[in-house]
Amino acid sequence: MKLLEKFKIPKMISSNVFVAVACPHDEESLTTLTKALELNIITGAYLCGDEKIIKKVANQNNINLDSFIIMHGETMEESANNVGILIMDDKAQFPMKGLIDTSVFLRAMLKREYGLRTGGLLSHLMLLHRESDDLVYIVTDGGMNIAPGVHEKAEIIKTAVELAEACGIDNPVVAPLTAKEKVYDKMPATVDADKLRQMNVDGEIKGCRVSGPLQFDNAISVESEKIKGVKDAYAGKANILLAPDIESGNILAKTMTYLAGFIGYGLIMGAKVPMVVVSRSDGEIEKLGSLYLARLVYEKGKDNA
Ligand code: COD
Repeated sequence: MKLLEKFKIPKMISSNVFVAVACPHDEESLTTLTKALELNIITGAYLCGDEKIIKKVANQNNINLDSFIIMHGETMEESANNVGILIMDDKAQFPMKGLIDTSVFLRAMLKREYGLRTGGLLSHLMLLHRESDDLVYIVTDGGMNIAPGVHEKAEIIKTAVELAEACGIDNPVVAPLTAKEKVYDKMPATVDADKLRQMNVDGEIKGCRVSGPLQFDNAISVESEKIKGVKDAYAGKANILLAPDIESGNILAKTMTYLAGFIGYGLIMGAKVPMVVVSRSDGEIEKLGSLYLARLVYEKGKDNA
């Protein structure tokens, strides 16, 4: 897999890395975990879900479950809670979402007793990679924060910078996406983008260069920026695309994967450990790459501790 060659885990610090998966009720989740074991991305997995369904899917697809531990849950909620308990008890190192509604999974992960929350804002990030020209973008947040305000957006940027750094992208350019290059009070995203840029200038948002307000074309295309005469030092150079809200982030990432040849890898970060949060319709490549990315971020976190 190309992603493994591109972002190498610098140092495998942890000897025991178990993932706890909520509702691995589909073939792709089970084959992904089998491959992840073979590739040493994980050392084990807890399958938290309906035991009958898991065994049936495995039988139908000739998947050997001997290396996994099944933890039966009657409902999606119970299965997600079992994931939280395994993390709380330090039996599993990071959670993964299987065939379960994102909100149900996240609601369980947010329960204080499981200790995943550390006081900061959790946010969803998609790392998008196109193998044909090796282009990489981080799109955030199309999966967790529904309508973030400016301070939440600042937190989301900080988390995206952490992911960029974990992938070896230092001092990334952040583009808070809008529908206009100028501040326009009827478009709150332009007002927020300008505030975020100023917060970066003032040193409140560190480790990156915040541009904006910028439209998508001017954020990623130097040609477009030249034609339009946009006066923004970082126009056309974005690494991180900050969406104004969950819908635009979700639509942007899915457009890139379905229409522009990108492969998307999804994580929730900002908690004690990264969480693998991929779409239910994602295949093995996306799920395996997301697990790999979680391991990379997990090891970086250990490295910095
Ligand atoms: N980071 C840290 N704490 C949070 C966050 C966050 N991003 N969101 C909520 N919390 C805390 C709150 O402070 C509160 O203490 C507790 O969690 C509950 O928060 P509520 O009341 O907002 O909880 P919910 O259950 O109504 O909403 C939380 C969700 C994450 C479930 C909700 O925001 C949601 O459904 N997000 C969208 C998920 C989704 O469907 N994505 C689809 C695309 S894949």
